Amino acid sequence: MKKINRRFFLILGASSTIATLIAQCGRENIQENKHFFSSYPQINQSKDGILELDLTANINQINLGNKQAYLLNYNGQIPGPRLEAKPGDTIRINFTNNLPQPTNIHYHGLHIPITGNADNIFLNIPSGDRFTYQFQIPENHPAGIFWYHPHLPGLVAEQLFGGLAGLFIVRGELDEIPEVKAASEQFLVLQDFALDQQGNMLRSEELSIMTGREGNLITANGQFKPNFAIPAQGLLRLRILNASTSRFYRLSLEEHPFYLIATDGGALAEPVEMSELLLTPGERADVLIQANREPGKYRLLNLPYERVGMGMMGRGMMERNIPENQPQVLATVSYDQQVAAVPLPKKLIPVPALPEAQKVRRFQMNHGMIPGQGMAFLFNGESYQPDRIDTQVQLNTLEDWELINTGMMDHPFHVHTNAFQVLSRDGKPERYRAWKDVVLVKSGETVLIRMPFRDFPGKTVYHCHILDHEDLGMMGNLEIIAGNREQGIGNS
Ligand SMILES: [Cu+2]
Repeated sequence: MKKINRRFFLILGASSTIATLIAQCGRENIQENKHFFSSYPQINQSKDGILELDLTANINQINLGNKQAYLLNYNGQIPGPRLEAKPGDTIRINFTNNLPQPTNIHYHGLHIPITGNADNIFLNIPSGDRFTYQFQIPENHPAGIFWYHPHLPGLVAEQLFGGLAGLFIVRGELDEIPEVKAASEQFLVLQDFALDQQGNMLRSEELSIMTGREGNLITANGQFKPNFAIPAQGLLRLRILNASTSRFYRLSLEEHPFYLIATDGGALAEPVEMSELLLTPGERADVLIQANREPGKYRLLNLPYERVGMGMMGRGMMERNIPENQPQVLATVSYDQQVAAVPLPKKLIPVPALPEAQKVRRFQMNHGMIPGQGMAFLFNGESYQPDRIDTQVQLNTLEDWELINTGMMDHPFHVHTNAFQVLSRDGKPERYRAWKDVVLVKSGETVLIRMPFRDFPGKTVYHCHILDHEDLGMMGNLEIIAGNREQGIGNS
């Protein structure tokens, strides 16, 4: 196992990790950038149909909860500024890359063009360069929780793990439902960090890359265990994003069920009651919580979850410090003065059943040895090649994708731009219909999804959202073509 790990680090070494670059350019240079930003969130809302802002990726000393840390950030904030827009709005982001390595931005979950200066993850913005992203949110875009983060293959995990992530909220129909509107709205961005005593990021060599790096410092909105105070008898609307590189969160609020009202791609048809909520990297959940217990303070817990099979070795030195079999407190919810009781909504937004698919494809997810490369993470036995088209689909068709995990680790599967519905897991129909763009495929499990390709021809990707797995090959190029040309290779 040691040998395999060393090969891994050789692959990673070629890309000069951020921690190494910081060490090379010296603390002095970074000290000049010292701003001691507060973690108070900056919110940028669209006005008169336009959302324009300057966004800079940087390395600074930053306040993270009660600690000082050298982290990657957008505009000095962890998480990055929260962007808010409406369907039909034009978005213009004047981006500056002040990182010591190239980067770019992916708009996770937004249904926008995948070409030009929109959600084009094949762009490479070199260190020191500027780039203007511009796109329109379609008029029929659902309201929901979306987010932005870097997506340059090979560097995604470490740039996200360094802190680069922010919310992109689309406001719309769901927000206008009276009970939803009456709820106290709070956001919860979950991230984890691996820092040494001085607040420096640990080098990726010191982390468990193969299973997916996790840090033992978990933050909620860049804070440690924040409290959300809500009126007694009121409703809390908690809008949660798992912005961690690899960590799963199995959430439970003491004495309170969650009422799920929206998933990755927008609203459900009606609230779904659940005692706990598993959120894998990249997933979002919009939940209502009724403040109808004894007034007091309740803990939002992260319950233990084993995402790596017993057969896999070494979950990494970071994780040895964590009592993983113990629940961890992420935040608290407390009640203050009483208001008139707010009921739960009965109906939300209809989620239509999709018509039959024109094509079925199979994607087998596993890891294995690649000659000359060592161990890699694979779709259908292949690791990612930037120039190879793995899957070619026709515009205006629907496809069923069968996701088969034959490996020993869980893999959250993500497709860019196009949301899908989960039809079944191991042949069992899904409990409720929902729009998703990340779905967990557990070790040994087969998940069937149905996806419409309605607009936006061009090239994009699907991948595992444990971003170390993505960087180590578990990604494929997806081409959406407007004509009838078909030359698909691989999974048919
Ligand atoms: Cu994975």
